Amino acid sequence: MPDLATVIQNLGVTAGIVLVVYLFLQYLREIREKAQAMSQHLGSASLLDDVIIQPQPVFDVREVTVPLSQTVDYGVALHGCDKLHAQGYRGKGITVAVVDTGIADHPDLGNLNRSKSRDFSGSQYGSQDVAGHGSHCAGIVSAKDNEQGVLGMAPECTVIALKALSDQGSGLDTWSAAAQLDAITKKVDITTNSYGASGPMPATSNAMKQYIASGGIVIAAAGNGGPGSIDYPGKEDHVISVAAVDRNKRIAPFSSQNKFVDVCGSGVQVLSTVPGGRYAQMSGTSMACPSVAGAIACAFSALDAKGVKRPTQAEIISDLPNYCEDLGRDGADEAYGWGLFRADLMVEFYVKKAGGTDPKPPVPPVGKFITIDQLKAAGYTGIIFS
Ligand SMILES: [Ca+2]
Ligand SMILES: [Ca+2]
Repeated sequence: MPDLATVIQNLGVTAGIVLVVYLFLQYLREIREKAQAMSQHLGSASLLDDVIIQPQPVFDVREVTVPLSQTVDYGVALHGCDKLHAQGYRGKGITVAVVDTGIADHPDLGNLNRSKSRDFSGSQYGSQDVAGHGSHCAGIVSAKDNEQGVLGMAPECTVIALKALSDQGSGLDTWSAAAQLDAITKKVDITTNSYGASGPMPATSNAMKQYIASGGIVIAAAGNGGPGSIDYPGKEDHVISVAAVDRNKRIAPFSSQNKFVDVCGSGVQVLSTVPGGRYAQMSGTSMACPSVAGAIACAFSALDAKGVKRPTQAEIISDLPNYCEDLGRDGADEAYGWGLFRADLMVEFYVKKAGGTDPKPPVPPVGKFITIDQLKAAGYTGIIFS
């Protein structure tokens, strides 16, 4: 077969240019077709139109040797979860999906449901985490109360890994979109999303809307670009966008500040789980986001136990001024949003809204002969005279 240069020489310059353009267009068409085939199962038009997403960067990463006893990091009390834990509300019955780099097996992440977890990045490790970002977020949500390591905001909730960021750390808009759609079929209650892009993420935005319409709650990191910076999906009105504060409730210098910030959460030097059964301290709105997601899981379990209807995403957003701890300037501001998210105040607010100042105590069964066991079985926890 003659080479391209000989063919062009024989055909003349004009015909040669036409041939080269034709071959180039053919080449583009082939790439496009391959990309379409690859992305078809993810529901996107074409990989060529896809948006690259990145985990929100973390700062100040330090591996930490934890004492043999359990460390309760400052975020648990900051969000009022300690009060709910003391009342026995610890996230039971709530499922949180960590849309991130996967989740590693870890002795402190005993509530991870591996069979429901899924990888969208094509990783050779499946939903396991080798990057560390996702495991750290998972521990903030759900690290077990087991006298070792750390304590999550909702230590009895279930977490699943929906891996939309690759082992190298980056992902695609269609992968995080597929994760939200998967969350619908798996009846996930809350997705925590510590990643973003500087421009719109159309597939994820659309999928998040569908997930929210199905009853899901979407929490996203506000971003780490400091004052004036804006990140997607945090910018979207339907998303709860979380800024980062330190243990003294001061805004972190890296935390994105803009009118789309809704709330803030613990996000500076947060201690949590990383692969290899280890622990590390990290800073970023990546950490503040699962802090709030876990705190909401904890509050939801309390509302379930009290028989109070859980709020929808839209209700949470519109009611934030009622149960956030206002910080910084009076009222909503670009650094803190409505303020620090408080799980205990959220429960109090929705219990009151449901028409009771407190749930009614269980009524003891009535009968001629009532045994103590019958009273206990009925949930009666008052003083029992035997
Ligand atoms: Ca623990
Ligand atoms: Ca404020």
